[in-house]
Amino acid sequence: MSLNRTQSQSHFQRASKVIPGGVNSPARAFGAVGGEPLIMERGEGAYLYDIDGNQLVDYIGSWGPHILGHRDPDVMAAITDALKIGTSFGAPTTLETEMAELIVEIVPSIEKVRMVNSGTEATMSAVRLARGHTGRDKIIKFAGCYHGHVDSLLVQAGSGALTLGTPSSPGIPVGCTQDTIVLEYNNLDQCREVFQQEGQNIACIILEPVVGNMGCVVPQPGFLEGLRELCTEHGALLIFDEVMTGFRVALGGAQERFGVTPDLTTLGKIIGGGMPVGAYGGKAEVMESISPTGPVYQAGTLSGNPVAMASGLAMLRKLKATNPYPALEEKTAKLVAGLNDAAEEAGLPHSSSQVGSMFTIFFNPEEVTSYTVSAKNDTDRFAKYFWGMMNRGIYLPCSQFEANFVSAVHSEEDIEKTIAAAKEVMQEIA
Ligand code: KE4
Repeated sequence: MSLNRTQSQSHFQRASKVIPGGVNSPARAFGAVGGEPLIMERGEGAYLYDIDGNQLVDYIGSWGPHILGHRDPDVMAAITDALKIGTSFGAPTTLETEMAELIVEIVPSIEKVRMVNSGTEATMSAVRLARGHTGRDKIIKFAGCYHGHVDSLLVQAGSGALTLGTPSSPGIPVGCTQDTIVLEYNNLDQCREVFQQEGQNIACIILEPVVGNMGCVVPQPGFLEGLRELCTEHGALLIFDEVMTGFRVALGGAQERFGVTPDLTTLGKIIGGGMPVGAYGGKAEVMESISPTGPVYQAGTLSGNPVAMASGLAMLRKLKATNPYPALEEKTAKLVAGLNDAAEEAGLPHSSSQVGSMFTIFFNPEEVTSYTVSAKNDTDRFAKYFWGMMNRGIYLPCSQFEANFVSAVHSEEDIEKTIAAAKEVMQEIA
């Protein structure tokens, strides 16, 4: 059983002549699983349709934004309406204020927020702000966490950097990373030791409060709380990178779900409703250090543009009004249980993790709690699983180091179809 991929394969050759690797992001390259990416024609609800006419149940959702599925009618109507007033003015609009007010209302730690155009811009700006606000240079990140392609953070990163086996990237001068301390996720003792040695020089800790970029990795009890205490004790800022978890694992993100309040939060993906948007925000007295109220510079031509704001506002307002989270959690738990059963029945070494509607099935018998463990994933077996599912019309992230996403519009039939496909594939690859 295999998909007809004729059109995709020939178009991919054409794309590769003019786009590096034929893709505008390496996360979409099928380097880790082999073969060529499918070329998509359109998305609708829980499905993607490629140019060969295949319908695929989509568990990527554009790597997180589409928690309400592709082309949510309210989001699409908002974008269409926004186009009637223009696309971008380079001047303030009321939509930006409404967006900021809604984020402030929903996200516990945010008193003021600045819109940018990607998650990378958000994390880059938040780290610069932490350094400028504290007057300190050193930053702590955790191996396997991915915070976008920021020079100082692209060190032992996750996602595509991990997938491609190049956790650090050429082109980054040592001067950009000499102040980046990389520690082990879920290892609070190690973090405590570093603070005892360097506490007065540390501007911030930045982390994914639930990791999506090693596969889905859950914070162990006490880890987030311990980081909060260390930052408070030593005057460092705690930055939650909620680009993926924001409005995903709860309306107020991981900080609401786990009850730990960071000093700064970065956002992206869902807040744009599929349009290019990022944001960073936090306590007013910290955010006041950002230009023009403070000396830390950050700017952006298209930041807060009305089309992206209208899209994001429609998305967040709908999430607030409909509260899809309990049903999403239940539907995802049923799927994960079915996938675990499939692996169990096939006798495959595996583990899994789920937080809200993000999850990963690891081909690794150990519970994946850090990069060291995730690096032992059986990526060859994952590649076989990936293609077995793809050939049955199930579209998974093309890497064992990514999270899967379930949307509010994945039906019971979609879930059953996915589990049935997994039962067949797991037997095949055992
Ligand atoms: P962007 O610059 O790609 O909008 O956001 C960077 C980013 C920051 N923080 C976290 C926690 C993220 O997950 C991301 C981006 N996530 C990847 C997928 N894991 C995006 C996919 C891609 O790079 O194409």
